[in-house]
Amino acid sequence: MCKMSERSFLHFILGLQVLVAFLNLICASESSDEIKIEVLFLPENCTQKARKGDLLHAHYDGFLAKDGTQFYCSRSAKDGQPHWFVHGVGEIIKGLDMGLKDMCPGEKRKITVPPSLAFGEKGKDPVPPNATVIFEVELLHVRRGPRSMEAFKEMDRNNDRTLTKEEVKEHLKMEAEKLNVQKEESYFNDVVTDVFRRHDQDADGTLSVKEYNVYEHDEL
Ligand SMILES: [Ca+2]
Ligand SMILES: [Ca+2]
Repeated sequence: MCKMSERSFLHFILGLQVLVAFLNLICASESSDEIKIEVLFLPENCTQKARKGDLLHAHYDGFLAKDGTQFYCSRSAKDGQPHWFVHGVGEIIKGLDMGLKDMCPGEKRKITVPPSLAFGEKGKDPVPPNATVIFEVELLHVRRGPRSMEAFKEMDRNNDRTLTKEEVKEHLKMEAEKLNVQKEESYFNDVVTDVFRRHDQDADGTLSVKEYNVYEHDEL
């Protein structure tokens, strides 16, 4: 009798240990998938917070968390110009994109990104495998992105409530011109192809309001 209860107690303890190990595993994998955001500077007036689909203009530096080695600096890379990119659509690495949510023009953030949301198990030269990275970002401008309802109406030149590839491309070219960004024709073709691949759900070669208006589901 006593032996039996000892045994079941042992089973109970073992079960508990397994459970604890399991919970630790879950917690560990959850916490390793989280980014950390530190606001280094917040301007007094926030004119327009970054939302999914907005066009952001930013400078950023990338560092390895383990020893602080800098692996990227937009101020010294290529022409030293800040980058333009669409927020929340996978144009930049996922953890960085997540870390820019609701950021204000003029704001500075330090965003710590685990490998799973950065360069992964393999890394990407010069970032080694499984590296946690830190980005220091200065957001300069937030513009209404090419994927808002207003932009849809602007793009839909013949007002038929659908967008053709040509309409989208013309709009992108106009935006680039306004922002003084020089791009090759192939760049616009690539962007348009990408936009249609992501949004043309019924694959009819045009985008409906519903297919294009990403603000209706505004999560990352
Ligand atoms: Ca149209
Ligand atoms: Ca369609």
